Amino acid sequence: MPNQKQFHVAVVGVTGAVGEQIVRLLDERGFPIRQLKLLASARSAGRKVRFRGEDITVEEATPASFEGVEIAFFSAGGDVSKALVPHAVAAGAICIDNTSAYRMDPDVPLVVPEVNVDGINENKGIIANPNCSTIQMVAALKPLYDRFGMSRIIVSTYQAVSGAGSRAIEEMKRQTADVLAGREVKPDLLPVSSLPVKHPIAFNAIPQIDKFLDNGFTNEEMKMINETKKIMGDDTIEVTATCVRIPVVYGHSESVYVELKRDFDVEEVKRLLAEAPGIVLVDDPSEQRYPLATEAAGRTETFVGRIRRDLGNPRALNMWIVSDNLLKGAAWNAVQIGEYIAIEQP
Ligand code: NAP
Ligand code: 3JN
Repeated sequence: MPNQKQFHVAVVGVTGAVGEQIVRLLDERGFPIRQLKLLASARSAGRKVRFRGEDITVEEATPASFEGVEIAFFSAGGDVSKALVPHAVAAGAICIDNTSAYRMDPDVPLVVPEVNVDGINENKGIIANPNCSTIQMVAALKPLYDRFGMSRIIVSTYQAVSGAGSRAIEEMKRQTADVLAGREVKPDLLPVSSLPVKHPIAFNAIPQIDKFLDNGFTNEEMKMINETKKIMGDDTIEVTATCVRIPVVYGHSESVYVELKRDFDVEEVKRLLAEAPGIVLVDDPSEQRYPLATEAAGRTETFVGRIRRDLGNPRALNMWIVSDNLLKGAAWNAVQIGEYIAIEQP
């Protein structure tokens, strides 16, 4: 693109499951980069990451890391974002934060570009990327919300282990090998690394993602509930969620029941979804075609299928929504926001 401004970009958490995908996408998408700073903890300082034919040395992220940085992607956990994002903003960077640190801050837009891209223009230095399970659900529901209104969402998730970071992928593979070899399984990470009780993930389904709150819901479930209302800009939608970890590496799947405010035609629902940006309709029961985590892995789109009118409520639909949690659920949504800032915004 002629005269395209080139940016000084930083990626914090570059050695992690999400950070690695952010760098890959920046490269693949030809993101306009003049200088790239790669940051992680002191543990990874000195490691090299290859980017556009060059070896870039990973540095320890500190408050002083952001001088001259114009766009900073953060995916190193909420505590790191709370500690370092203010320094990056003070240095003049726009921060695209993948963590929950600022998502519910009323001064911070929480953005899924297909749903509320205008939020980006309201940023005061921070734009929050929603939780992965929320992103794929609102991306698929927004066209229906706009056309028919929406009163209630009931979602159950089937979440991949990569959502819990690189170590969780290794834990699942190790446990699977142990079970198949007849060895004892010793869980040491899931469901929550900082809690004393662990459960096996191999050949299992764990109905706990993150810690429990006093109301009986987990943090992950409350993120889905609160973030959905904020992104849709509608506090009146009733949302309830049950989040479950399953032994899949990439791709979160969701069973979603949604009550609409107006009468609908199922064929129109399918047409709206097929035409929606970032959505791929995969819905042909006669051919056994429906979204699968194995087919969504490595793709940036959100896949929707199994669409059917509810038998008890004619204004309700059931559907199955699948997306790669590290891509649309994290890295791709963040890079989309970055592209809007760097390329599309005047
Ligand atoms: P991960 O694979 O465990 O990677 C964590 C990354 O954070 C690594 O690069 C690690 O660097 C870095 N890090 C840890 N402590 C640090 C510190 N004190 N200073 C600087 N860097 C530090 O985790 P992940 O799956 O990539 O997830 C990272 C974060 O992204 C999560 O905690 C979450 O907040 C967010 N996330 C968001 C979504 C979403 O739904 N949008 C999905 C997944 C994750 P070292 O290699 O040096 O330890
Ligand atoms: O478990 C998953 O599938 C998604 C996990 C997301 C996650 C993991 C650790 C910390 C988050 C998140 O994005 O909400 C956070 C966090 O930033 O709170």
